[in-house]
Amino acid sequence: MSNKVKLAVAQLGPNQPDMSRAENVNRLCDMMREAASAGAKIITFPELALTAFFPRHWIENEAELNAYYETSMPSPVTQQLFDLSRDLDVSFYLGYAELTEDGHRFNTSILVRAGEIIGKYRKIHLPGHSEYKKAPFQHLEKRYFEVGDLGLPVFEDRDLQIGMCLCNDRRWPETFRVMSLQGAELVMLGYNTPVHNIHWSEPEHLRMFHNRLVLQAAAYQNSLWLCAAAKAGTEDGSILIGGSCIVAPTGEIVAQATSVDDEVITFDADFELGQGFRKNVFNFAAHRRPEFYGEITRPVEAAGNGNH
Ligand code: CDT
Repeated sequence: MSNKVKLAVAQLGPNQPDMSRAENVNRLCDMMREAASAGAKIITFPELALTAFFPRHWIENEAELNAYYETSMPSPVTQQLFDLSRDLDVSFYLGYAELTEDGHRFNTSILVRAGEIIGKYRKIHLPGHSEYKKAPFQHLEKRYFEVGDLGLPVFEDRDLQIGMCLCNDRRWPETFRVMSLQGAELVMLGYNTPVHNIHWSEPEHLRMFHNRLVLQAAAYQNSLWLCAAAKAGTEDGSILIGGSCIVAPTGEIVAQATSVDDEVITFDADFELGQGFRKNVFNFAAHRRPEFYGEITRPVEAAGNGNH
């Protein structure tokens, strides 16, 4: 028995600061068309996919900062993506900066089916810092976003249980375990990972190694499919790693981007594959020992503002 759904990941090359949202949305639409013609039913776009990764800049002017956020979704400029999703019958994950009516700012992703938002996630593990840093560029996610307030929910689409997360969330095993405990079979992830870590002299080759390490471990340890979509290439002077991929519940990378440009990758994912693992080595009901895991949920005492 198999239960196949074709998955797509749409890597974005750089969104330069002078590129309009309309231009970027057109690129997303082109990739959705390409994915649909390959037979894909679910596509993952990157984190903050509509603009450049603005947390790399210190922005004091509120109007200038607000211009990076969406105050409605769909917005007039993203409506065509929603319409296309309905016309092509392709569900999509999209990352963007959200400014709520009452003034809260989140790094958000949505899951859209047939033109309707069926799921929303707000990033929990915000990296970077909140004050100006003397460095080649900033990483001000802790300044420009609040910690997400929606938890790590799982949504249903095409009879699949689907979770979402954003970039730095992937480095935390709890992210995936909380979703897999709710039955997640697929997790969609968008990311912007700079090659250069401004917080310490992390060897640059480790950025891609750790990207794959955490994705492969998370997929295997939680018996789920993982779609990871990067923003890639040199954006606004900062180099982003790329490396978009689709990972099977075996922990194997089954499709991988080969460029740092706009690129669609697809894989015909068999959702029965996770079952073998879920019924045996990772049969949670039979083998987990949560009575020994209390430390994991003990509240953090001093939050501090440590480096990422
Ligand atoms: N966007 C995002 O979460 N990026 C982080 C890098 C932060 S380096 C200060 C990541 O985990 O890739």
